[in-house]
Amino acid sequence: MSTSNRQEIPGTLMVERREEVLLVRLSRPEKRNAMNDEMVLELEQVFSNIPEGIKCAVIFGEGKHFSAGLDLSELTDRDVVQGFHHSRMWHRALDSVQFGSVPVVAVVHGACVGGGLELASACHIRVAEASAFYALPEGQRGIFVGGGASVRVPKLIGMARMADMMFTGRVITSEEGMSMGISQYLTAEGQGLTRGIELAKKISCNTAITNYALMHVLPRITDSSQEQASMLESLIAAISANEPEAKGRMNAFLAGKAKKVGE
Ligand code: 1HE
Repeated sequence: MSTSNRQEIPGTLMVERREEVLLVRLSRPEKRNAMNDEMVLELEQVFSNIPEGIKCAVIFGEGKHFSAGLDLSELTDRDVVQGFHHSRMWHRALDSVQFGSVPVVAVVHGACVGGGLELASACHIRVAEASAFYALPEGQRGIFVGGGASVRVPKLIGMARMADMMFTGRVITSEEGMSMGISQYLTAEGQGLTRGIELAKKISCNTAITNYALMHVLPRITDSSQEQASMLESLIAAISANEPEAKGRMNAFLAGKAKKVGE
């Protein structure tokens, strides 16, 4: 790793550029990467200011766990209005991950719980190492999720499974998480980052319009009525097919110069 490409953000994150991929490491291992306000704001800062030339990002955690979620030591005597603003701060930060300028791959291992699962579910693809486990301990702590889990997690696993996690404190293993749809890839321990970077490089080769459509249009389609969704799909289909890069790629296939599916 070249040090010149590294940017240490005091306290909570380590950011490193590796060609067209930005590596973002949650870096509070002594607190199991528990997410304090500083980390949440720094995530927003990083994902709202993706450097020129970066085409994909990978988020991962330092130490034995991806993230223990909200830093509970900061859950002090907030009143209702302060609690509302705190939750909205998380929403802004995680929206900057989901609806930023580049797709984001999360590589998770160990605990991916509470706010940690909220962060992972704001990413576009999740790679899990064998040690990964998922939980929403908010239920047991007497609170409700506040960083977007109720919006994003049911889209991955369904409402009933999310409710079960909160009602009962159920812990989901990496294998269960893979079959439920939390992660899209499962790797051996220690192999997640390599796989995540490999995927990020693949994603970086897509046309900008395809990645934009997947990040910004697909979620709007799934949130719309069938009639509106169909119109959105037609619009983005026509716009993307009209891009010179797309025409070039389709012509290359017809001329036998592009890879077949699966090659
Ligand atoms: C923390 C936190 C934290 C660890 N906030 N300090 N999240 C939770 O309810 C999860 C709480 N954490 C745990 O269940 C465990 O720490 C883990 C299973 C994640 C990891 O266990 P382990 O044995 O590796 O570590 P540890 O010994 O429990 O923790 C090491 C230190 O990190 C210890 O501090 P120390 O000063 O005694 O060394 C812990 O107190 C500290 N630590 N997790 C603060 N979460 C937008 S709303 C989102 C709402 C939520 O996310 S609620 C879920 C909160």
